[in-house]
Amino acid sequence: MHDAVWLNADLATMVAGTQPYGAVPDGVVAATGGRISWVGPRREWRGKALVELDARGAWITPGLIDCHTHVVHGGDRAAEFELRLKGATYEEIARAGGGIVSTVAKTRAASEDDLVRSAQARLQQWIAEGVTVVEVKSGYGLDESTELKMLRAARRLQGVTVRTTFLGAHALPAEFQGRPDAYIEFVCDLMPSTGADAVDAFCEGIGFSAAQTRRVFDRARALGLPVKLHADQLSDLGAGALAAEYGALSADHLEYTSEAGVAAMAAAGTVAVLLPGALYFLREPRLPPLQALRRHRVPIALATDCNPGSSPLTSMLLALNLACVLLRLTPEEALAGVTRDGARALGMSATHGTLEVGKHADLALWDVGTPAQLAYAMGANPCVGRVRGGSAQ
Ligand code: DI6
Ligand code: FE
Repeated sequence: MHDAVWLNADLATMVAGTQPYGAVPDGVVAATGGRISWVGPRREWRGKALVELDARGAWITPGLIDCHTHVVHGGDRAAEFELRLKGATYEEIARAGGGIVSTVAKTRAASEDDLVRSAQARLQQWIAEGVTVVEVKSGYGLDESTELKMLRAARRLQGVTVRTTFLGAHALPAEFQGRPDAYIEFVCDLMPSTGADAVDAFCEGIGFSAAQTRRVFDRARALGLPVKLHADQLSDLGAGALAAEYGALSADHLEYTSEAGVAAMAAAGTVAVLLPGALYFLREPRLPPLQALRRHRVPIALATDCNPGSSPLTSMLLALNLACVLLRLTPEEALAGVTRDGARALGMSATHGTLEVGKHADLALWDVGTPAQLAYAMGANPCVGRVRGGSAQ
C-alpha cells in the first residue's frame, strides 16, 4: 500500500534515455514514506494508495533545484545599477569600493532575523514556481560572525530543502586591504566551524587568484568538504580546469572557459553551472562554450545566481527562458539543468533531480501542454502544485 498516488498526469521524469524529457504520457507516480515508491505508465499501475490525487492532466516534473544562489544578503544595489547605466562597468565599481563589499556592509549591519525575513520573502517566488531545493552561499560577511550568521540564516529558511555553501573567498574585506594571503589564511581557519555542505571561491581578477583558490580547496579537501567554483566569469584564469583538478562538484559561470578547461571538467565529472541571469544583467558579450560542453558531454546545470549585484533574478522559470534565448540551450537541456543536473551540481543525484523509485518525492505540477512551455513563456507561472517529501504544499 502506497501513501499517495497522483493519477491523470503526464510525467517528465527527466531520466536520461531515449524519450525526450524522460516523458511518460498518462503516467502515475506514487509516494511512500516521503520517497517515490512507483512511477510508470498508468496501464501498468496495479497498486493501491491511501490517498488518490487527481492531477487534472497536469505535467509532473521533479521539483526544481536552484543550485547557485546568494539569496541571503542585506540591502540591494539599485544605485549601482544606475551607475552602470551611466557608463561605469561592474569591475570599475568593484575596484572603487562598491560592488560586493557594499553588500558586505549591509549584511554585517543586518540581524540574523532580518536576513531570514528578507531571504524568506524572496524565496516565496521559488516556492510558487515549483522549486524544492535551493543552495545558499555565504560570502557577504567576510568576517567570522557575519559569515556564520548568514549560514545560520540560510539553515532557518523554510519551505525548501536548503544546501549551504561557505564562500568566504568571495571578495577581500577592507580590514585585509593589501593582505589577500592573510585573508585566505583566515578563510581556511574559519572553514571547519561553518558547518557548510560545500566550499566555494570567486577565482577572478577582482576576486582571488588560482594560487589562493588552491589554498582554500586544499583545506576543504583536508576537511572532506566538496568544492564548487565561480570560474572564468569575466576572464579566463583556467578556473574550469582548476575546479576539475580538485574534483569539484561544479564550476559555475564559465563564460571565458577554454576547450581544455571543458575537457578537464568532463574527465573529472564536474558539472557546468550556467548563470544566464548574470550574463543578461551585466550584458556580458561572451557566451559560455555550449558546443564544447555538449561535445565533451559535460552535464549542464542552470541556476539563478540570485544576488544583489550581478543577477537580481528571483525566478527559476525566467532563468529557463534566458538560458534558451541567450545561451541557446534547448528547453529540454534547460529543464534537465534545473532538475537532474542541478541535483548533480549539489552532489544530490542519488536522492533528487529525477522521478525514479527511491528518490525523494519532490514534485512540481504544471498546467502546460508540453514541458517546453516552461522555458518558452516569459513571466508566466503555470505551477499548480508542489510536493516536497511526499506532502502537497
Ligand atoms: N559572482 C557572482 O555572480 C556573484 N558573486 C560572484 O563571485 C556576484 C556578487 C555581487 O556582485 O554581489
Ligand atoms: Fe554567484
